[in-house]
Amino acid sequence: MKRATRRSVLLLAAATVAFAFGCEKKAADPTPASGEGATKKLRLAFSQIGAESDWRKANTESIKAEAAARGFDLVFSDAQQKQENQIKALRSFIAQGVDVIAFSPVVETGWEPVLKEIKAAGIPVVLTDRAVEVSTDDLYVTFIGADFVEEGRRAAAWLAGATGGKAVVVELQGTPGSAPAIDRKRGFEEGIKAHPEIKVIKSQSGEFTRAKGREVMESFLKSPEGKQITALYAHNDDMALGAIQAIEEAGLKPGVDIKIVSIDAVKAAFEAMVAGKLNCTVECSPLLGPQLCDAVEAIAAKKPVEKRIVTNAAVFEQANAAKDITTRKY
Ligand code: GYE
Repeated sequence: MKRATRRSVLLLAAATVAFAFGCEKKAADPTPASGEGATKKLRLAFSQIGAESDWRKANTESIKAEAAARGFDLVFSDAQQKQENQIKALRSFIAQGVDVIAFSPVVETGWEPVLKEIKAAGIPVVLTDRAVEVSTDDLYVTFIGADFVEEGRRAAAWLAGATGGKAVVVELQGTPGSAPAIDRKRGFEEGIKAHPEIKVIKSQSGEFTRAKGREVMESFLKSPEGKQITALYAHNDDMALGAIQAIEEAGLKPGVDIKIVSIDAVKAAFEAMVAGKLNCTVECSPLLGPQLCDAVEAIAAKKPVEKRIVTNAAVFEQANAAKDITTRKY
């Protein structure tokens, strides 16, 4: 099994669509379609996971706005967190004969058959945000997204520094089977290995939502080990924000009695830091629209595209939150 994230270093060599797909027919046609000088609009189809978090909403906005700015004809579909809906959407994109298909895969596995169908139809695929596990990486042109393992490592490094290497941690994981949940857990585990006095005593999915983050944190706090908890690591800000409510409801001070580090760096996380309730957020930018549209244009023009495009990110702490919040774009 090969995975987009793990093969990135080896696969930086440029690949052209013509090479990857052996197909000429689906690229944007620059010839006039109708009327004088009219050119055919590039048809990009995008299957989004849903609207589970502030990150996801900003991601959708970024893609829609950039596609509109470039004059693409965007076919957008929301899968409401279900892989079966995404697969249906991908099949309908084939039937519509779009120029390029992009999607953010909700989970890592189970994509091979539909990706083969898309390839047989000669339509190039761009993965955005999350990776897939497939037998061969020529089922897609490129994968654009963050390094989730590194995000987990950064969260661990921050926690180790802030606690002097001693903490009783509970973890809120993202959607089960999703690339960010798997990788952020792994990266954090790697990061705390050198700190034997940082212990994760509970780890459960909060499905990347505020409601579930709150519910699971409440059950952590009510468990027999609840009183020992000194830190929370949440795979996204939304779950941390839900957990903050649960911590307050339990009569504790989030950010003080329980140190909190999460991932994404959405605006609401900065507000929570300014209020002293969240300690740190590791950035993961959802603003993938421009990079996605660059890749789509390159594919249409049969120019080379890198197999793995990693997005840049920073780490933000409570101390600078009031200043940083003024420049946040999502
Ligand atoms: O962190 C979370 C979202 O895949 C990186 O999905 C994305 C994650 C993001 O719902 O908030």
